[in-house]
Amino acid sequence: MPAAARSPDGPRAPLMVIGPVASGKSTLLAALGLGPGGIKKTEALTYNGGMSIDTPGEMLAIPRFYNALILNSGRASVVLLLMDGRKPMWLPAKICLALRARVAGVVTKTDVAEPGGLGRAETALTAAGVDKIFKISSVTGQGLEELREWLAANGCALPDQNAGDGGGDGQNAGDDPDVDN
Ligand SMILES: Nc1nc2c(ncn2[C@@H]2O[C@H](COP(=O)(O)OP(=O)(O)O)[C@@H](O)[C@H]2O)c(=O)[nH]1
Ligand SMILES: [Mg+2]
Repeated sequence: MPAAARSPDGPRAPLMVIGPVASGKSTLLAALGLGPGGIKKTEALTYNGGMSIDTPGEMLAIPRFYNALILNSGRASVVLLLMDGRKPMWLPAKICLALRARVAGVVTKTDVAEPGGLGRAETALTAAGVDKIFKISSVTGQGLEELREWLAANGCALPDQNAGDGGGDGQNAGDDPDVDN
């Protein structure tokens, strides 16, 4: 996208995650090595150093917060729109068209989701306007390699997988995925 369309001031981070509450945003950032891990509940839009922008699911559920998502998306190279493969939910129609970075969809929790749930999650992401969808598990690592490659090709430099704890060890992933945290 043209540089002029980006938000000029303020912090920047290569990757922003948005999605419903408990869809796995903070866990995925940790698994990619771009977030701190061990997060119980993301209370506010959070810049994790220069690494990532984490957002609370409420921002996607309450229209008066869309503004904050849209504005801050201009400070990222890529936005990942997440959807829980176990509990697909409604997303604002064509929300991706308003975001100011390259957007991809991510269906999460493939380790515990049924095929029907994965399909409904894909349908919801497509209705939200994404044209690229990854299916991943932050617990088993399934699908993460493909996602990493795509992120790198789209301006998100990721830390070396073997350099320290990427957080993909299920730190808090043993918790009940139904818990709305
Ligand atoms: N089984 C499984 N659980 C996951 C996965 N990703 C996240 N979770 C769990 O889902 C819950 C919500 O995750 P979290 O990252 O806090 O969601 P957020 O609200 O979108 O940031 C936590 O209990 C996580 O451990 C996954 O890929 N597989
Ligand atoms: Mg979170």
